Amino acid sequence: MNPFKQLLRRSGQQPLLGTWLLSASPLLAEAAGHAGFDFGVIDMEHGPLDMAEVVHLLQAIGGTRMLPLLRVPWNDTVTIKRVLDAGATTVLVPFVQNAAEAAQAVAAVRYPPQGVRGMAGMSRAARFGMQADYMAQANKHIAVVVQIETEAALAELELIAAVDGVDALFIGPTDLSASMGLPGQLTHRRVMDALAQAARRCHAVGKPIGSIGVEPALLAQIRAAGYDFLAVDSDLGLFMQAARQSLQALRGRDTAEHVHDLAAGTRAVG
Ligand code: 3PY
Ligand code: MG
Repeated sequence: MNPFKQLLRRSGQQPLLGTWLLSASPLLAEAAGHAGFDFGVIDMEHGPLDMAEVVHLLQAIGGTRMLPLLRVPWNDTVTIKRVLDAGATTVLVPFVQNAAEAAQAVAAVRYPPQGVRGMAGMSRAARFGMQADYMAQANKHIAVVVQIETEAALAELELIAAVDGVDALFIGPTDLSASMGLPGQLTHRRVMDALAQAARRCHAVGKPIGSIGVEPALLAQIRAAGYDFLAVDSDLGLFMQAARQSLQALRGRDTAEHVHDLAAGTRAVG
């Protein structure tokens, strides 16, 4: 069975906790794994990653207990084929708008006759040809998580969740807020209500659901709504937070203010 699906089943009432990997740094990805995150999202949609970097991140994470979710830049059959060959076993597909698009994502991860994934024996996924049963097992082994991140997609939630091969849904609160005419207002009541309602509806049809809590109030709401897996923070976000806090403690003021003074030529020592 797919390790992410297995972990979701085992986790019981506690949500799985993951983080976002945006920095293209295998070292930070490995460190995140050792820090204890259950999953790490390798983000090709918004992170500056090409396929070689994806391989290096998968290799780094492979030495830890953290499970990789590979977010592809788009619901694109060719990219999905390439990340699967690189060894991804769970793909996160952004902006899935309806059941037909969800079915397209599922077809991309399955070899014919169930799908359209192109075949190659000499792949990292098949241990360079050493895993003889890879092709026989892959269709059952790969998991698909589709992102719901517009109001139009929310309206189709049950139909998307019902597509054979969709293993879980993931709400993208930032894009959802934009589609609701509230760009970036993640803690707006309407956005938070939509998140809570999505969890209820998804659970009513028996599918796990995940999201990301980029702000404490949003995170609290997502936890209270019973989400099954949550991403918190990111490698870059954690670094920036720690770096700014550390400088603020030494300077007694935030970087934004400091940079403003530097620009104005009034640098204060401290
Ligand atoms: C979103 O919030 O739009 C995402 O895709 C996850 O960060
Ligand atoms: Mg998004």
